[in-house]
Amino acid sequence: MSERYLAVVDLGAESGRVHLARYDGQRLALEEVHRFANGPVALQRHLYWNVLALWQEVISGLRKARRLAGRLDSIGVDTWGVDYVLLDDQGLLLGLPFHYRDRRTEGLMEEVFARVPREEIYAQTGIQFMPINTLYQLLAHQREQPHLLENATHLLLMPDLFHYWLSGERLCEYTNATTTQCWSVPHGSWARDLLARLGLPTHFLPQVVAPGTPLGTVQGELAEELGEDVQVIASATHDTAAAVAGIPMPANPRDRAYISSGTWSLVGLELPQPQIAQGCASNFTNEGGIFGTVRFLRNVMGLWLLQECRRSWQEGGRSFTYEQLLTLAEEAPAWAVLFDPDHPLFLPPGDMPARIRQQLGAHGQPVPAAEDISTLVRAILDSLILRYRQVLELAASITGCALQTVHIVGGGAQNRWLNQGLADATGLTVIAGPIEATAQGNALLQLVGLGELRSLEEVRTLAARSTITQTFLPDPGWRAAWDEAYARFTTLFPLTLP
Ligand code: ADP
Ligand code: LRH
Repeated sequence: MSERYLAVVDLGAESGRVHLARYDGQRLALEEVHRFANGPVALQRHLYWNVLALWQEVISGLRKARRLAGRLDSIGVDTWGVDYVLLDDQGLLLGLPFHYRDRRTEGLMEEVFARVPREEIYAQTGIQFMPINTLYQLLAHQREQPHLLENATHLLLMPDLFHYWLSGERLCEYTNATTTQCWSVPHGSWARDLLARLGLPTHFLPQVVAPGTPLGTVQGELAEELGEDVQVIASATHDTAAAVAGIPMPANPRDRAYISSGTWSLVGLELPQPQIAQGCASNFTNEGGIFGTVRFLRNVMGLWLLQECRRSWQEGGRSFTYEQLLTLAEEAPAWAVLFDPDHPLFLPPGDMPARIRQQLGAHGQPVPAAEDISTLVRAILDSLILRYRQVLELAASITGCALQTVHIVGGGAQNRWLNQGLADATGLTVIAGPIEATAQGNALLQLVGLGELRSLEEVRTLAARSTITQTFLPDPGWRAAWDEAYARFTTLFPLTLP
């Protein structure tokens, strides 16, 4: 076969990346050609995504990929879930996309539960309750800008918007549609009845296509630059779906869990079917995956805590790389201070060190001095590890899976402290990498769209063949100390419903 050249656009909440992926029939090789910062932009009372800057960066990256490869077979975009734009009948943007951390959804979940019981919403959607979900964002939109919602002709999720700008096609890809809490699992379609009961319009919901669907070729002036016959493929457009697709593990393994570790930590299992009965009480999500799989997981606040602390310290004139922060953590006393990493206080951007210190005080934990960065970083890492253990134990008990191994993928797989700590705290083998599992998964699903791969098994075989990982074995010498910290943590911070 002739070599395939794929451009992979992976937009994360902290950074965006464009990769050139080469497939020679045996291996997939990724090369990063463009990287740029991303994050919330505060304007007046709200938080937005800078979607025009992102578009410019995407185009720059695609140009670089094309230059490097000489030609492209296809392009696929994935982004974070839940966020969307509204378009008018000309396909023009009606406003800026809100960032899911915007406060406009505060208190809305509770208002919704008064109208439709949470059990009914969960039975329909199988999605964990989080204020960031599209469902609550649409209700906030309706409350604040009712004319926009009524007059919008199309709603597109973020990756679909980029696909539309590239190909002219307005469609929604399934893995991301399921993250909205507006998708009905029993009906396999948008949950129109649920939305109607909540008084939300449904006329603008797009047609949904399977992951790996070719949408058409690049249109307009871009076709001249990137190539007339370059296919735009809706791969697995939800970044977590792509990350899980790209993990070098067998299909639906009963002994393995994963953590997609970036801005968020998505902690869970791949299952062949959703777990609706027990998922609701434990607030696990059942997001739709590739080839009929389910991502049974919980969102943990993740490395957002470290990102925001780093940003605050930088604004205060103290800049650190992530490696430097990990080295600093080594100086701090072990398990000295613990907090609930999923406290809703940590969701919006802001002075994260002050908020964590406030929470430590509120739970009778020693409060480190403001300049004691080591102790704060250590508290974040220890608390994340202990929360991961709680979620993994609960996932295993709900599903009856006997876990042996945890795969950690994403930027956070570079955090040696989290990798070794998780192995020591759980007794499980941790396999770290690939760092760019999301881009790998995106590329694998583009290969599905190009007809090169046909099944979950083929996807995972190629993922395993194309990946270098690092293994962290549990050190039994630390287990007793972790167990003691875990007992303290679970007493202070049991897993609760929002
Ligand atoms: P997203 O896709 O959400 O933007 P990434 O998957 O890129 O996130 O992961 C970003 C996170 O990876 C950072 O917040 C940081 O904690 C971690 N990270 C990045 N580089 C390093 C590094 N060199 N060492 C340890 N951790 C790192
Ligand atoms: C991770 C992620 C996660 C969603 C959140 C909005 O990037 O897509 O799966 O819950 O962002």
